[in-house]
Order: sequence, then structure tokens, then C-alpha cells
Amino acid sequence: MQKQLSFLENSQPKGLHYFPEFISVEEEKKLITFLQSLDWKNIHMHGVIAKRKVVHFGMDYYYDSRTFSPTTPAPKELHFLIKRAADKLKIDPGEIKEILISYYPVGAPIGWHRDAPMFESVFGVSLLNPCTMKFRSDSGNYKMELAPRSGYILEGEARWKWQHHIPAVKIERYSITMRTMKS
Ligand SMILES: O=C(O)CCC(=O)C(=O)O
Repeated sequence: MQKQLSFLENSQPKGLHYFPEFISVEEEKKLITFLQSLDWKNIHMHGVIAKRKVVHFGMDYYYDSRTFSPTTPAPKELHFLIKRAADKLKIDPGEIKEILISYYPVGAPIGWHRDAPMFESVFGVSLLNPCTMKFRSDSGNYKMELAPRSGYILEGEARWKWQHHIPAVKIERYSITMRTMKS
């Protein structure tokens, strides 16, 4: 039983891919300067304001109703990143319809969830400081360290069968997640 459990704890979700050093130190610096100029919004969910703050491009997402509507297209500062993520996803950059930029101050988590059903594949980029991303499903648990400048893909089972979560960060961090829409 013990052996079986430790096997389950180590099973990497299918459809989860990790890319260390997805962007360079110079690119990360420029992106952070750009992110710091954005108009950050609070997330209101079930009457509570989350600790992390967000900016949406392409699609605005309403956390309480889990609905979305078109908003400002991605600015030019993000174009290279969208193209690079699309190459990894083997899709046209135009298929990336939602860009969510998140700022996690010290102590901010993101709770257990699967991404909203209108989205398909997810490409995430981590900036500034590392964090841990945890996964859980009927098949077990898995955790992955997300280094600054790394990228990850969530698709297939990792996206649909597993939930993911980032425990409260010990040191501030940004992420840029890019999503395609489910057809
Ligand atoms: O910050 C991250 O890398 C993950 C964000 C996330 O899980 C989400 O936006 O659904």
C-alpha cells in the first residue's frame, strides 16, 4: 500500500509540459517593467477580494459568473511571448485569445481549480521568483517548482482531469497565462 501511494504521489499528469528558461533574463526584466505599468484589478469572488491582482487582455473574465467578454487586445510588448507560446503549442498565435497577467504579493495563493470550461490549452510563464504548483486528481498528487522565466503547458489530462493550485507564495511573483478557446 505504501509503495502504491508513493507511486501515485509521483505521477506526472499527462499533458503537463515544463520549459526552463523559456525567456531570457533581459526579456524578463523588460516584461516586469511593462507589467509594473499596468492598471491592476482586484478579483472579487463570492464577496471576497483575492490577494492576487490581475490584468486581462483579449478576453475579460468575470470570476463570480464564470463568463467572459472581449476586451483590449494584447499590447505589442507581449507579442513575442504569444508567438513563442503558440510555437510550443503548435498553433497559430491568433488562436491565443485570452492573456491573463497575475501578480502574487507575498502570501497570495490561487486555490484548487480547473480553468473555466470555455478555455482549451493554457501556456503559463513565471516571472520574478519561484513558486510551487500542485496538482491533484483521482490518480494521485503531483507538484512542480515553477522557476522564474520558465514556461508550462496545461493541456489534455493535466488541464481537464487534474486540478491545480499554487500555495501562498513566500516571495512576490508574476505570471502570464495565455489560453486558447474551446471550439
Ligand atoms: O500563476 C500561475 O502560473 C497559474 C495561474 C492559474 O492557475 C490560473 O490563472 O488559472
